[in-house]
Amino acid sequence: ATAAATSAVRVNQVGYLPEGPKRATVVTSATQALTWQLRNAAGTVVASGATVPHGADTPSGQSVQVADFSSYRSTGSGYVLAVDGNSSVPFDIRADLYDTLRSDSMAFFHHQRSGIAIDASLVGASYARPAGHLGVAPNKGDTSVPCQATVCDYTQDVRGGWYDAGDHGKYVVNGGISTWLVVNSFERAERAGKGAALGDSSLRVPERGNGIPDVLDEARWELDFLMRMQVPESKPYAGMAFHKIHDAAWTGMPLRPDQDPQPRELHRPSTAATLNLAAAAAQCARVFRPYDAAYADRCLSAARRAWTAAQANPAVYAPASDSTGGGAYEDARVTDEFYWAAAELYVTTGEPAYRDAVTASSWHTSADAFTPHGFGWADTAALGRLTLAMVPNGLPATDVSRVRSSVIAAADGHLSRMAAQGYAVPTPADGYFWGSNGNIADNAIVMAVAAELTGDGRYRAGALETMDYLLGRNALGLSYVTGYGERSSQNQHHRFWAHQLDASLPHPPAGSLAGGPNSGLQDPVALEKLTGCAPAACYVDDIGSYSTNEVAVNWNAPLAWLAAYAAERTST
Ligand code: 9MR
Repeated sequence: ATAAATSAVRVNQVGYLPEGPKRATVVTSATQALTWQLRNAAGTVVASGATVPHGADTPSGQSVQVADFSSYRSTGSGYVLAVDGNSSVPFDIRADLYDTLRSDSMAFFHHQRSGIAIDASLVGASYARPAGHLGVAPNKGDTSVPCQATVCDYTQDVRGGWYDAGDHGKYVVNGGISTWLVVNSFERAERAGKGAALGDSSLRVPERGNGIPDVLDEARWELDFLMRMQVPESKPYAGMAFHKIHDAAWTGMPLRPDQDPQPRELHRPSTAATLNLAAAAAQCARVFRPYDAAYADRCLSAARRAWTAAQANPAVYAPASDSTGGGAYEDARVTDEFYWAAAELYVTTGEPAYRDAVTASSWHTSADAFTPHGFGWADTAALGRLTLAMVPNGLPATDVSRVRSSVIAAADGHLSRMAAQGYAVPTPADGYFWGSNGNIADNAIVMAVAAELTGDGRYRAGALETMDYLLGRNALGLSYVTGYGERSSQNQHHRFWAHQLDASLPHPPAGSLAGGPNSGLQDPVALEKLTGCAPAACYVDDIGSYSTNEVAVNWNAPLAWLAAYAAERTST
């Protein structure tokens, strides 16, 4: 629970890997080095040393020092780090530290499924709920959803998929990048020879035991939805993807999905959504191939049609103004989506037309594909680069090596920003915007990929230290992942996991990541409670603070990616 006071000694509250980095941040006005002591569960001092004064830390607005106990490698639980009369919360040192987070953070997607009952036998009684949005009253969707007036005159079956976040909207651009991350986590693990950890019967999903890796079963739930969002061949804009489907008006809280009475609306196709579908479906075709060739074929055909439709309609932009009843997910620059989709289609098919689209794109050589602020639903060039860097493909060796160098350079940038900060966060002081935890986790993925490309342990350490940030080594001394750590986020903005509003409803399930600090203060609760906050402290664990404390598929996806990576027993 969050009631406990914040200790001045900020650690990863879950703990540390025996072979991994072990650093903590101490909030103190002292300017001289202090002594740190690591105590085991019996209270015995097992290691000690001197902190390194850091001074003022801009993002947190705090004066801090750093304790480094990385050289201590003995396993156990109940360790405490003590500095200057202050003790951290207890934590573990163990090799299986991330095993449960690996499955819990991935289970988030199953919990978010639309169009299927969430069964108590898989999730426990308090998280079970009836299927949402299958056209059963009072639901008005999603089996036969009309387009918004003036866009089209037909209805479409767009059932299924994942709810985006705390709302009941389903947005192709955000769903696509999240699916890509989920599938990429498996593609990476498989290449590292560790795919079994995400394999069949590794997760509590209804499809377990079907011979297909569970992580792909989960991704398929969303991929099926994304393909249902494709405009039929006989209609105008054939092959494009509708940008989104959500309620006509914002609903109140709490509200279980099956009880949503609002009319549902399909919003007009967009080029960004179409290319997002092309990219995710092309990746699907590649990764599903060994497990289900027929499904891979279906994905590839959807991806090709989407690509062709986007080329024919290259500038249909989703407007920022379209935010009644659902988020806008606006995007008026889609060159990066073209690049990403081309990269996925090329790596999957090897066809020259897609190769040419990759090499002709300005994003192929741009220095801006990776930025300190991470990638996201509007910035997808990095995803294309990651695929081209990680998956063997037919680009000339010089091209591949330049792409790989760009990943490594980006990772170097993250490492140097971390080194300059008291809390070692891979984002700059101006990186605390809506969903900062998602971008921070994305940047950790870039470091993890650099580790895989180079075998250089500094990059793995950077990715693991990012987990430290998310799990409590931060300005608030709070783990942003529900159920992980002594003090963790419990009241994320969600219409069903709304315990704060109705004690008969559950808290978010373990493994749910909060959006995180957002200095924009873009909701009434944040404005009321956080005015004057330092950027990295602009967070409140209140269900009303949707701009700092929502959950979302595009934030849990990088968490799940990282947890799977951190759970692997490897030193680089
Ligand atoms: O994550 C989105 C963030 O980048 C935007 O700034 C914000 C405002 O448009 O919207 C966020 O996405 C929300 C979406 O619009 C609706 N579902 C919940 C999403 C997470 O808060």
